[in-house]
Amino acid sequence: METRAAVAFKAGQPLSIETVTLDGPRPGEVLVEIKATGVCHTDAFTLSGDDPEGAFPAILGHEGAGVVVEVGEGVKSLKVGDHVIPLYTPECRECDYCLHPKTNLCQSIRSTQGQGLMPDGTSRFKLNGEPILHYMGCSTFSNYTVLPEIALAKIRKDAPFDKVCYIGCGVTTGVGAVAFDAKVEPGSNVVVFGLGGIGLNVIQGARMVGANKIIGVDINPSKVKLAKQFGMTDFINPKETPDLIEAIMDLTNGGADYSFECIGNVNTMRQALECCHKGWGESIIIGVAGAGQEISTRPFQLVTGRVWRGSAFGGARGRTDVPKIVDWYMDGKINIDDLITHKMPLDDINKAFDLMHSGESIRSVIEF
Ligand code: NAD
Ligand code: AHE
Ligand code: ZN
Repeated sequence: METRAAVAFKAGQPLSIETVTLDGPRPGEVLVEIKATGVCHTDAFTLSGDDPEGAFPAILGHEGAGVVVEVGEGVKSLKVGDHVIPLYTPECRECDYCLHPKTNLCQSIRSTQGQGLMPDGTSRFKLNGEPILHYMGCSTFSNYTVLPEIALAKIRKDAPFDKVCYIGCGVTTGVGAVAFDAKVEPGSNVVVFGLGGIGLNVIQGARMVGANKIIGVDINPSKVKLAKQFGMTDFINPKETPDLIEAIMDLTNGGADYSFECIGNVNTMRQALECCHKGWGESIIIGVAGAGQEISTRPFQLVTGRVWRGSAFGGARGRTDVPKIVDWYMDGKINIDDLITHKMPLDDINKAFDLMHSGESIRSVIEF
């Protein structure tokens, strides 16, 4: 079939809207009509050329929601008409990782996914006869896309696509990092570095689990209003604060119980660790840093009890947890609507990247 898609031909260049060909689903695969997709900072990161796994030409996008149009041979858990959210972290429920209680990082198709290919090592997309790569196993910047069955969460049919697409990455990453990975206890003091599409979800996750202080750190003060609405109790602008760590220590009576880095900057990752409380504070890295970047700190920071860890897709096991997070939204436990600041058609997708880079948007959603 043919489908309209935004193609990334080269790093650093705007996306180009093309009509590409898409082969049907092979055994174990599913054809999905994408109804809506968010634009995440990670799409911009890969497009910038900073992603060591970034390969071109590719169809980016990993934060979508849509409807099953066709299922390949052997697909049992999904049928035509089901509503789904694509999962860049699949859940096969069989690999060593899925069977291990401490991780959500299913590895059953990770190597081909990282190369922009389907599990059989080929691409379903072509333009002028030449293959176009998939991205994060999802390629939601295409009106139609093919995914493995294990990379689709079946969701309830009354959930609006233009909102729950954000659960495909940002919402789950932020709320899940708090609830599933850090397991923040009620009464904890939490510091959130970066008040964008991820950080604001960390804030609402922290409020949901009953955190005490929720301190936001951002160089863009225009984020304060929404952050307060989502549960931020205190704000620090590092540009106006001579000693950021000291300011956090003062506000938290000795340091954060938990800090979350939601920027992707190795300097703020260090600050996020070092603002944690001696003896028990945990810092969770969510932000993605570019090729060649490395983190550092004095080992004494860890010797004296601080914990440095990371979180991918909020620790969520997609097929199991994503439908639950959709319920949280439908039951009013989490707010997605107010984080979607912009909506546009696929033709205007490059505006979504501009709005992100200028700091004007939290989430832009493309509706097909
Ligand atoms: P965003 O652009 O919406 O937000 C980033 C925020 O950081 C902005 O508010 C910006 O003003 C602020 N900021 C930038 N530099 C700063 C600095 N030096 N000090 C303080 N604040 C600063 O991005 P996002 O969509 O929220 O994504 C955040 C990061 O999370 C990105 O690196 C993204 O790739 C990553 N991410 C990781 C996962 C995961 O599973 N680990 C999932 C999604 C996104
Ligand atoms: N490809 C990059 C790393 C990118 C990365 O860390 N991705 C996150 C999700 S970001 C979603 O917006 C992730 O889940 N990582 C785990 C994984 O297996 O990719 C690199 O550095 O090579
Ligand atoms: Zn993302």
